[in-house]
Amino acid sequence: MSLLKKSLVIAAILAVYIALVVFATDPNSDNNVCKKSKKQLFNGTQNPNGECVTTVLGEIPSKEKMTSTVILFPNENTVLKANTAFTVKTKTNFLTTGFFDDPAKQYYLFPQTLDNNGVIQGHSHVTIQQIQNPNEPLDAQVFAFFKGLNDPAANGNELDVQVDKGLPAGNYRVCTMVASFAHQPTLMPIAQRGAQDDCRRFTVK
Ligand SMILES: *[C@@H]1O[C@H](CO)[C@@H](O)[C@H](O)[C@H]1NC(C)=O
Ligand SMILES: [Cu+2]
Repeated sequence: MSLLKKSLVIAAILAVYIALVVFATDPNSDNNVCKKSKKQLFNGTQNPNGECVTTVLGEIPSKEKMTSTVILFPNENTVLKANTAFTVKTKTNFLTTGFFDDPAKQYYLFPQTLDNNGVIQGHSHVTIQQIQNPNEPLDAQVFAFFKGLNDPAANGNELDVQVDKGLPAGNYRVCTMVASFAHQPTLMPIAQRGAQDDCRRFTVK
């Protein structure tokens, strides 16, 4: 092989290699997913058939400011009286509460944002489901109670909501779902971490 041919072969191999590396590490290589998707393009409504969303992720807090929640009431020791009002109490660190856009017209419409202290601006939700079989995942379409916690937190980080009518007798799981202000789950800077939400199981008799 002539020197020229050798150089051309080496150059070709290098070009393919560089192209592969660049393509494989391009963080935007999938950013036309909604052009290719068979799902309808989102428009800010909650589409029960699913959809394709183009909103970018937005601002992510530093690892010192990752959202973390505890449910103060009810908890594993709680036995509630059936069909009697009670109040779910939660406490969340590193969530600037009271940021809540119209879930009917602005669902997933805006990226996550931080306040001037670098803390996620958002709100929380409480969802309660009855447990039939403790070893099977619960049906996400079935819930006994759901409420968005839209108001700014008392004492900076405590949110509560009354379950006016209480619950029928049974075993239940209560969970928080903290969210950015357009209702998407909160996004964190590192993968290996504690959960941003809390769940507890309790009994109603
Ligand atoms: C938004 O999308 C939903 C679900 O596809 C549709 O029912 C609705 O009419 C759309 N709204 C507007 C304003 O385009
Ligand atoms: Cu919400």
